[in-house]
Amino acid sequence: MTADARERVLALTSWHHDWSGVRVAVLGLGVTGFSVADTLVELGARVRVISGRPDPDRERLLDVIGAERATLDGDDAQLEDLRAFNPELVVVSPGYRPDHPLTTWAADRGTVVWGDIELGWRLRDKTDRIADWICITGTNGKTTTTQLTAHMLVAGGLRATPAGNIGTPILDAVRDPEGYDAIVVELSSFQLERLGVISPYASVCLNIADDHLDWHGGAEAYRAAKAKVYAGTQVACVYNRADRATEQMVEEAEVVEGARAISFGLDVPPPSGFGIVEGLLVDRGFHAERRDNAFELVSLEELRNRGLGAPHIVQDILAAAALARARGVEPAEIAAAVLAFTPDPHRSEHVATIEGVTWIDDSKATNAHAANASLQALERVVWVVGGLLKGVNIDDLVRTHARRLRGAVVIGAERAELLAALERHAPGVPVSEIAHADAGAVMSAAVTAARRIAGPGDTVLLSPAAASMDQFSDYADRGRRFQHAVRGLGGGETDDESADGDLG
Ligand code: UMA
Repeated sequence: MTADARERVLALTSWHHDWSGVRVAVLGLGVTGFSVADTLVELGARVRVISGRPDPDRERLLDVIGAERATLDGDDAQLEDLRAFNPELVVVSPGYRPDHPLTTWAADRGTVVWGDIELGWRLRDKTDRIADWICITGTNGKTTTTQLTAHMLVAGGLRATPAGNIGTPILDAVRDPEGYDAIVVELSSFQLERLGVISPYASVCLNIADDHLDWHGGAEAYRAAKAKVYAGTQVACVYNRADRATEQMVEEAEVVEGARAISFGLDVPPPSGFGIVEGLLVDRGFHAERRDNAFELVSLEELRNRGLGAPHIVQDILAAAALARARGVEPAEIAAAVLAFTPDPHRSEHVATIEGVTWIDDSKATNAHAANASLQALERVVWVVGGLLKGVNIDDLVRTHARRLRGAVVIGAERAELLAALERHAPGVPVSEIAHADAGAVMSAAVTAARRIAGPGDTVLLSPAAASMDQFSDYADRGRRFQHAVRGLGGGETDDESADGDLG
């Protein structure tokens, strides 16, 4: 890789620059890899997608658009292919670990390595309407806050969309033919880790707790990745008053001159804060006379009536409101957007009440921090827990909630740690171990076991505190299978199943 070739790639900072003939290797053929390949082929680059997992549909599409491809088992074969292709630029899907042999090889020889977010930032000027980016990260609440913020911006009359880790790759938003006024970008720690310096209009890290430690190689690296969300912020760095680490990230961030720090929290807000006063969510951040005045947004009672009263949802609403107010949305428009909002399924979703037992699907809780939020809202719980723990110690979570447990049902590939933690911190609590590995069998066995333990007044809570990929295709699949098994019990009031897909 010559220094000239490297400089040429690094100078590509616009959709309208000359990308023709640049040799780009795209690593991974999931939603991200495909969007990257499709974009760069359109720009005239020579694109080769290297992936470890066959995906016949996307592979066919690559053939149609004219990208090269190699689906190869094992890192050695992929590395060989990458070497032979001799790329000038490598664009990596988020799931590749930072120390992956392919990216390490590329970086060592001086090849430019970007994630899709970096590429999206460079290409954001496709249309004359160049979107402001509002960037959202945090261990939990990212997706809800991203959706809420986008709703609020739309209610404020802006053309806005959510994108990023939420599931729509950033490049799909960037390539929209009409362009957007604002893109609300949900960023995972994986995406942030690979990101150079961008300049969001407003940004937030909602909270931080241990997660994905195996991928990042430790808690420090995970925190450092999350802190990058604030770099280069233009107008508002929003942080969580109850989570000092997020405030520290803002203090340490290099931002654009004049950018303000705006806090959110469930307490009475200081000036420059969003919070709660006498049952009302209020904005003291953007009022001209914020020493003595605040804008009223919406009442807690209204939120409770809409099923949005749980503390972690109220926090997400306050954070989203701060971001939307930073972009000029009026308080009344924010209230209208919130009251029309419905959270996604599998987030503390009520499934059924059968013979006095309440069944809740919180499959979205893929880490201990999220499971903590749903456990603490309940008193007597039969806890369905387990999956991939991602290198995070589970002891604290089990210790904190041991007194609530009527029983536990342990699923997933990494059961030993959980079983040991339950024995240490919840001795005497009945525990059922589900040794099945097949997705179809796991949930019906888990639900049968939970039913045996639970009595009237108890809640069976699926809140795994773990990722799902050891046994399910994703958290939604895990949640759907749980709901399906619960509905199979019959004999009670169950909620509507219409949103469910085919379980196969
Ligand atoms: N692959 C390899 N080797 C690896 C890793 C991946 O060969 O070491 C290949 C696979 O064979 C597959 C492809 O890469 O072909 C998949 O790439 P990917 O895992 O990066 O997944 P995408 O489909 O591109 O989806 C990614 C995000 N996935 C991850 O970060 C793991 C999606 O977030 C995101 O919605 C999407 O980009 C659009 O931005 C999902 C997620 O689980 C929902 N995120 C984590 C979370 O929220 O906790 C971070």
